[in-house]
Amino acid sequence: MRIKSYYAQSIEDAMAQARRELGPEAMLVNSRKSPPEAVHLGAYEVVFAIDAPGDASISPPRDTAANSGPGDRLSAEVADLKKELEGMRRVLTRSAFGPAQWPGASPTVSDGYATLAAAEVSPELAREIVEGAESRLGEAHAGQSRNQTRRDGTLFERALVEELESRFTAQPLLGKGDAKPRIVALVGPPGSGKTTTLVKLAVNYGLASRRPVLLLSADTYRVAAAEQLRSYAAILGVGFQVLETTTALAQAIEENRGKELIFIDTPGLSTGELGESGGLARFLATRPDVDTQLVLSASMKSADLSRVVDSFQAFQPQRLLFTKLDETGSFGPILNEAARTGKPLSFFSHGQRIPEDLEAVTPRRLIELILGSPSGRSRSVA
Ligand SMILES: Nc1nc2c(ncn2[C@@H]2O[C@H](COP(=O)(O)OP(=O)(O)OP(=O)(O)O)[C@@H](O)[C@H]2O)c(=O)[nH]1
Ligand SMILES: [Mg+2]
Repeated sequence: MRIKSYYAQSIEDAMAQARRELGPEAMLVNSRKSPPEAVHLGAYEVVFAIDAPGDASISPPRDTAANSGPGDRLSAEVADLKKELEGMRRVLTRSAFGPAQWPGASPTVSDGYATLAAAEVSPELAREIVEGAESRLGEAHAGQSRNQTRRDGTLFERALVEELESRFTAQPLLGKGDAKPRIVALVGPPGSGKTTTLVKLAVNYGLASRRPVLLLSADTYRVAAAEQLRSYAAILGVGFQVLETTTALAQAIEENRGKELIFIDTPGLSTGELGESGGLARFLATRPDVDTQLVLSASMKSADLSRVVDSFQAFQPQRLLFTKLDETGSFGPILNEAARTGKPLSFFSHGQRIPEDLEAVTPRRLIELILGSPSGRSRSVA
């Protein structure tokens, strides 16, 4: 089977062109607005499949011009192969997420769903979002025919963005309410990036604006852990203490009321170890002035993320802070978790560099990561 796309200013023109060239046997597999990278070829794309056994792409091209070298032939073959694969991918995506499973969905709608699903937004949430976007569009264009508005990809995309925006909140904040000093504790599973993120925050929100900062470590599980933070504190020239008990932690906070920002580092706790941290969890959950943020790796699978978030509920974290965005290409799990828990997203960490690789979350940023930014930088965060 060969897949071929035709582009024109209207679907009818593209169809006519395809029929002229391929004849009546060719099968229409899709029609849609052209993707951004192909709009210069025409506003609409129709994709046809034709049975052409002799066309198996691995065999050498039969009509290669006599003067073209092996390099040209090879690149032509590779280009053919790529085209064919791209066509297959589209057909498969469409059959997995498209009208067969979702009768009546327009190409625009199933494309929207396919994009969310490809970003690993959970199937239920993706469906709710796409349906929500459709009804927004319906309300905004009550006078127009539904097919007309559905077909307009730009309007649909705007509705999709609005719908995505309504599913989570961004709160790049430190501290609880107006409490002074602002106290932030980072909790989370082992190796999620708590200590390095804490240092990034201390530099960007403390030192950079000359706010007096104190770093506290409640990580007494491993000697090396507190030493890691002690070294950072020495380099930054800020106060540092290791506290063995919650009573000592409370006292350290009391003695440092003059500071503007206090960061508390905590031990990485696996699900099995969480029981042993009851004292710390109770302390952080009940202090009215401590903002506890749960630090999670964005490269975790959605189901594992949910399990971890649920197991840290004893700490009653206020916000979710995602790290390691540079280690994944699928950002749906961040949205899944924010939508499921209703907890705001605070900061994203996207690399190991201190203090650069940290950003305040904005709704636009997460939506761009999920839908892909117009310039094609979609899957990169660095
Ligand atoms: N690629 C990447 N690596 C990161 C990021 N954040 C942290 N890391 C790395 O992950 C490793 C663990 O980081 P830590 O900050 O020590 O993690 P932690 O949560 O404090 O670890 P424990 O205290 O052992 O639980 C280090 O090698 C960091 O450099 C990130 O956003 N991207
Ligand atoms: Mg640590």
